[in-house]
Amino acid sequence: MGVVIIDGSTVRDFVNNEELFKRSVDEGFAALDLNKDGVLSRSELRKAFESMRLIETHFGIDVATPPEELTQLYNSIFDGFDCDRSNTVDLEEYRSEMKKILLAIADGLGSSPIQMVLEDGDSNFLKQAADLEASKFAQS
Ligand SMILES: [Ca+2]
Repeated sequence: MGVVIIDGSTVRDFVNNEELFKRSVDEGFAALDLNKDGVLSRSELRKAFESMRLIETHFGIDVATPPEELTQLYNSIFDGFDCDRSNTVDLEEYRSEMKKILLAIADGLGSSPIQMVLEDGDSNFLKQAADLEASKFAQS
């Protein structure tokens, strides 16, 4: 377990690093596509969001949220991804919506850093953003 400190510019640098961002998003997509049919279903995407704690904060989910509200919320998140209303999310849709979400999180963070506690083996976007930041310090 470790603690990383990130702010808006950490997240923005990560999203703007095209190669790293694309690789990270593509890996995430592949991991979420449990039945390997090349697209994400509602339940696959929901599982993803249940495992991303900061995105839960971003969308206002907490432990006291009743299940029916949660389902509504996850449906609206899914609809945000599913631009062409095919009832599945393909890689292109996933990439562009993740970018929007992360930039919105970056705006929300602004210049006030937050601390994130990471479990061993955690590898979410924000951890990767923090690693990118750390590697810059290491180089200079
Ligand atoms: Ca799938």
